[in-house]
Amino acid sequence: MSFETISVIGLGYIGLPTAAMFASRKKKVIGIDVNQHAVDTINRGEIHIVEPELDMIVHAAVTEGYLKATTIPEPADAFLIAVPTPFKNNDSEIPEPDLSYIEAASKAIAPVLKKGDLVILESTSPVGATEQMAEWLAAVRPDLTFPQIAGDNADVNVAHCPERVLPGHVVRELVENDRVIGGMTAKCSARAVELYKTFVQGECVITNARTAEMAKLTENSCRDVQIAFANELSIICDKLDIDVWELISLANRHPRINILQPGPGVGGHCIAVDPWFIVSKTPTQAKIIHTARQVNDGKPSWVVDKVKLEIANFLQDNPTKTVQDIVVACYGLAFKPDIDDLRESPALNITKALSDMHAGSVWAVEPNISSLENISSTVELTSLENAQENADIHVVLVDHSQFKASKFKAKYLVDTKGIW
Ligand code: SAJ
Repeated sequence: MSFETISVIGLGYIGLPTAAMFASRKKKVIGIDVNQHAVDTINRGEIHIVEPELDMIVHAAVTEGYLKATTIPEPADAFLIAVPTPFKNNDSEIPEPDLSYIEAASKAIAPVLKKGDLVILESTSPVGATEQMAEWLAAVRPDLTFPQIAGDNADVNVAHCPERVLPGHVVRELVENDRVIGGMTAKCSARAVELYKTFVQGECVITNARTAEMAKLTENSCRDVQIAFANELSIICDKLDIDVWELISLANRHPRINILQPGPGVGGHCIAVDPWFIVSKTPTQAKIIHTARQVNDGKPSWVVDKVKLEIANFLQDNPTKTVQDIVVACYGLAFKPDIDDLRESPALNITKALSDMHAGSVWAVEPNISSLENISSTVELTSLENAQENADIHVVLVDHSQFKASKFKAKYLVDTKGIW
């Protein structure tokens, strides 16, 4: 049976581009979201997130009638769940994943499921979440059979197919990246491959649901561990008076070495989050993964301490000045270069921490945003030229291309990206 109507639940950074790709292949797509503002925006043919090229694709899909958004689930042949999996709001030392959005989405679609449907969990999830989702579906629909009991004869097929696209390149990577397909049975996998082949040009590689869940967590944990190695090196080199950037470029000339770049910490909603899904499941075994998280999470406060040291040096060299006279300029607020996304950004957290601690002014240079309204009432947004010319202490937090293009030398400089 082919997929005529596809429903995508959760129209955020992954769900909306995925819905738009299916619609661009002339499938009837129903997007479901609890956020009425997002639903209204999409139904006007506009988008509520920032992602290159996506606006045009959504606009075409909506005006041609292939994509519509709504808050209430409707029957479809395939359902893709792409809702967030945040942490539980408790004080435990190891953050625990919160599956309540997946639970709510499963319970919302269960009443409209029918024999022959396919349900795919795309949200990054701890191992076992897909099986749990199938249990939630089965509990609402005792009249249908599910793979955990009926295997390949199930009425409804269930799979985990994690997204792996890089923000800023989502439209291209959705099509070109290989896809891990983790069906709860062989038939579930085969149906999921059939669905993704609607637009995926990369290879759809079949495994089981648990391995697919772990594959996604492994990719991001691997990157986190590698960045932690670079961050640890930067702290060691600072102590030993060695230029870490030169060191890494020398080591990377070895044919089998490829060290990543240090920075102010790890931001975004994936790499700083997903390793905890492994650590919380297997705290005794996941030693390196846990330590990497601590190293990367500790980097922002190390940067703040370095700035404090520069402020002290400045005062020592300029005895007529007081701390209130000192202007600290932070270059970059986004969580990585050349994007406007400030969520979970170490650069933003460092800038806010400096503004809380420093009695003088704190300026921010962020070419990708136009206002700090609702972000900070104490930090002042300024131009690159003004900051370079008039600030006293310079703190590079993001290697935006505008910053890299501008050669600058400063006596009081904390350069977490090694560009100046
Ligand atoms: N970072 C460094 N040094 C580096 C590379 C990155 O400090 O050498 C920092 C960045 O500045 C940023 C953070 O790491 O703060 C994460 O950035 P990123 O570009 O490594 O990754 P994300 O979070 O934008 O996207 C990742 C990708 N995963 C991998 O590359 C393994 C993407 O493919 C995933 O789909 C995405 O997570 C996700 O949604 O899980």
